[in-house]
Order: sequence, then structure tokens, then C-alpha cells
Amino acid sequence: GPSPRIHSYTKYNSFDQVQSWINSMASSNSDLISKQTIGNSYEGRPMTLLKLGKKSSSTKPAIFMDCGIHAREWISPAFCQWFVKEALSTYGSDSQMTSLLNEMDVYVLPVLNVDGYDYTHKSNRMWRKTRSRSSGTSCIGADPNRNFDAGWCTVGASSNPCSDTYCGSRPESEIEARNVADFIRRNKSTIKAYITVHSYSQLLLFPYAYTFGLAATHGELMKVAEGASAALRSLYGTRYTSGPAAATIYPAAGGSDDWAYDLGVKYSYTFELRDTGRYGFLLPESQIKPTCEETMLAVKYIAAYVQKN
Ligand code: ING
Ligand code: ZN
Repeated sequence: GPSPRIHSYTKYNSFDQVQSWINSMASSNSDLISKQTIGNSYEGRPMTLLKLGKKSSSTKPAIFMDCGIHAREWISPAFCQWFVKEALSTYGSDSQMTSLLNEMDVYVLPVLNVDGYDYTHKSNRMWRKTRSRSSGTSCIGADPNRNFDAGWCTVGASSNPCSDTYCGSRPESEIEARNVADFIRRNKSTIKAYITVHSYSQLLLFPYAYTFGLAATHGELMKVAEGASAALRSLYGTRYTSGPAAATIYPAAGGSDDWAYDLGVKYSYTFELRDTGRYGFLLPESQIKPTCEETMLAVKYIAAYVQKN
């Protein structure tokens, strides 16, 4: 479609609107941003990844962040859009952002589950999964955050294709999960941090979800999460709880952050954005701006820590 003359960061944009915005951002800010397709979805939509960072002759360390792995969690893609806007508009004036983009690259995947996200706009607002078809059932889709190869389908996931937490027929059976995993594997040596954005519950989670066992670097993961939560809270007083996912929300296998951590990405975090349940997935558009502003502080805190370590 045509590039949007204006893009609203305080509305929930459709997949087509996000795609037009990606294209216009990548073509009008070529010094700091580029795009690449990491593959197509089950239904053939492109999964377009933005790369933010000052161009450099040498390979820079990187942070990978995805939004919209679950279709109905609309505040998540809104945050990725906000992050890209803020990164570009504060580069050169905000010393932390300038230093971050000079020294590192930030990969942003604004919508991971592109088919599901489109479906929530057109047919069923509460859809969570992908939109893949499988033989032997009329039920559609698998949970992409149960489909990664991390204790796959052992706990907190269902082998029933009709379940909202269906783990899929095998690890990375969902092309959207496989495309992300392939990209991260290919760039394993440069990716220092993995951030995945969900809603809701106001939590900052880290490995593990597939076991109650503590991560080898639990203490450091917790320390950084506590710092990020404090930074977030400093703006509007929004309270976040930090901790390993299994004990903090529930045990669940096949999650992307556990998979990335076990691959060797040392700083791996799952955000559960606002709210705590009053509106849940139906967070009003009036809360997009404050939610994104406060979350920026937490993501920038993590990024600054990763940058100096
Ligand atoms: N929550 C996550 C979910 O996929 C989670 C919680 C995080 C599970 C990390 C596994 C690993 O269920 C939402 N809201 O989707
Ligand atoms: Zn989710």
C-alpha cells in the first residue's frame, strides 16, 4: 500500500498500517534504519525486521526485540512502533540513545505473529495463536510462545490442536517461530540480548519458564530486571514484578526467551505490559502513550546495561 502521510503512535494500527509504516520509515531515515524480511508467514505475509543503528564498518553487537508474538496483545506492537520512533527522534539529542545506536544495533520485529495479528483486526479480537492449518483437525494455529525448542511441550503447554496453548506438531513447526529462530541462530555471535514483549500483567520475566530451576546467571538477570522495573516505575508509579517466569507467572515450555537464553543470549527478557486485568488485552488507546513512555525507560535500562557489559 502507499506510505502513510501520517502514522498514529497512539492508536492500534492494523497489520497493513504497520507494514506501510515500516516501509516509509526504512526509506526516509536511511542513515539509521534499514529493513529486511526474515521470511514469510504461513499465510504469506512478510515478517519485516527493522535494524536500528549508526552504520559502521565493523560488526556491532546487537539487541533483538520482538513484539506481537501473541495476536491479541495489541499494546505490544504499539510499543515496538513507539520504540522505533523514539530511537530515531532522540538520536543526536538523548545521550544514551545516541551512544546505544552508535555502539550497537537494535533489531526490532514490530509484529511477529503477522497472520494472527491481522485476524484479530478482521475476525476475532481475542485470537492468540498463529493461523496454520494441520491435518486431522479443523482447529487452527499453534501458540508461537510454546513452539520454541526449550523443554518443548513438557509443561504449561497442550498437545491438543484446539487449545490456545497448543505447542505445535514439533519444535519450530510454526514458520513464524522458525524464521525468528533462524535469524537469531544466524546472528548468534552478535546478539547479546533478546527482549520479547507481551501483555498483560506488569511483569518483567526471565528464564526459566520450562523449569523451576534457576538460570546460571539468575542473580544478574534479577538485578537488571529490578533496575529496569525501578526505572519504569519512576515515571508514573506503575508497579512491575520481576522474576523467573515459572515461579512468577506459571511454568510453560517452548517460550522464546528460554530458547534464546539456552542458545547463549545472556540477557533474555519477557515483558508483560499493562495492565493487571481491568482491561487486560483490551487496553484503551488512551493508555498507549503512558505505557510506551514508561516501558522505554525499562528497555533503555536493559540496553545500557548490556552495552557496558
Ligand atoms: N504470557 C506468556 C505466555 O506465553 C510466558 C508468559 C513468558 C510463558 C515466557 C513462557 C515464557 O503465556 C502471555 N501473556 O502470553
Ligand atoms: Zn503473550
